[in-house]
Amino acid sequence: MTFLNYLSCELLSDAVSRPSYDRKRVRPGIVHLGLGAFHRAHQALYTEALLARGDPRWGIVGVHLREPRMAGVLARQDYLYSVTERTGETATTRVVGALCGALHAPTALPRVLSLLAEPTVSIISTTVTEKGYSLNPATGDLDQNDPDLAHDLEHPEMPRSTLGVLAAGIRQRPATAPLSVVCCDNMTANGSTLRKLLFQYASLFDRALAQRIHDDIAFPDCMVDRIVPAATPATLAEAEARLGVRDEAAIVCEPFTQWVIEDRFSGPRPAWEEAGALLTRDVALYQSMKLRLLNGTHSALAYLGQLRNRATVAEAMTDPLLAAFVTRLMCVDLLATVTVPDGFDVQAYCRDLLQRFTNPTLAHQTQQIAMDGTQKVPVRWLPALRESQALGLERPALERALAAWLHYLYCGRNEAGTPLVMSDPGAASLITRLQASANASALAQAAFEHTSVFGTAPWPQALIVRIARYLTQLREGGTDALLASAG
Ligand code: CS2
Repeated sequence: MTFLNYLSCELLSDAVSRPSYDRKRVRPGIVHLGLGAFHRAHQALYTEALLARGDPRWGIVGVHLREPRMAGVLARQDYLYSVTERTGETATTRVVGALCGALHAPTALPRVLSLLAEPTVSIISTTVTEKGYSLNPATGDLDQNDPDLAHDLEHPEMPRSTLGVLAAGIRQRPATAPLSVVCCDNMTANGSTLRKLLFQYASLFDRALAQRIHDDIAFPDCMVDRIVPAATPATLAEAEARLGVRDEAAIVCEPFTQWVIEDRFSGPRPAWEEAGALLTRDVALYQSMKLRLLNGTHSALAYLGQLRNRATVAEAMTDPLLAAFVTRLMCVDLLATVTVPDGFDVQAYCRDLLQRFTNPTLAHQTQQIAMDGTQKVPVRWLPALRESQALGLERPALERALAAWLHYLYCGRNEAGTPLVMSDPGAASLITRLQASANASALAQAAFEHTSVFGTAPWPQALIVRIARYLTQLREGGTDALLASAG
């Protein structure tokens, strides 16, 4: 089998585009922590466009904080990989050259830290998932109980956590080298949040470092958007058929991509606006609109899809009851809580989102989206719910979606009785609480008292009573009854 690499690039069919620039001239200007499929199909492509325009300063060195395999795969492929954008029968494939290195932090820590300290690296970016920031989602503060963080506080020079690696790298940087840290995870005020967490972490062992993080480093907020399902044997085979060579790092994703970045950098930055990103002063409205309408609806499709045995988002969207429910959730309940940026056509945005969810060629697993609900729900649903409660407004679909999540956690099985594969390290204590509840009322009460997800401010009793009613409905008539009752 021939693998994708510098030499085999010559064998690719003409239909596949490949780096048109001289990769040997490219220098690392960005270090990215969390080199998953999303980064490779999103920020790396914006950066690839700049390299193709002749600016060699912005090569990316990717760092895996845990998983060891992909750094090896990419090294064997000379850091080349392919991205296939696909809807229906239409697909385009390109080979991307923006990566100029891939490191596995646990086995190459000194190299990672010295790169983070390199003055020519003026951007450090991150996609480490919501749970990768040692964040307490309910308070927005540092979670000192996070085991990796606790380790790093004992051994700040041998870090394992995202914050630990960032802080140790910055500590080695010359004070005169400007730096911007760009958080690209789906969190509210992601840049500002990372800034606060890193400051809180550094304050626990090095005041001067904390001060520097606070005063000298920029943490722009940004909104990222592209649906990038995890690779499967089928997507790797599809890429191989299109390339004519084997690419173990191949990505198949949707054509849509969006990046709105707060224009608040320190030092040089890539001209990502020339590659289609929107650089603006105010990202907050875009961010909450996307987190609520897209991600909020995604999470409902994930939990209800899992309960109803719908493996992918597209399959969930072919379920009439579920599709009608999530349409209502997005276009009525969640939309009512969103402030739309000036001049933005939000109706068209919602229509497009529903269309994107139905893309049948993306095998976007509901199980993948269902992961880490204890981190995602406090960002995607609870702020909208909290604001609505403060106004005395019921949100029938949003409240039912929340009940469905609790039911999913409580049951751990789909409606056909098959055990569900769940991945949410933060959920264990919540599940224990839910399962210890004698009835639906006790369960709803226990959930809202779980402050690490629901926060410490009390929730209205009337809401808790309604959630208990939906939980009873779910127990007696399943998701059919719950969804049908949403009107
Ligand atoms: C998804 C997101 O897995 C998830 O939680 O909701 O990854 C979603 O696909 C992206 O945010 C789309 O931009």
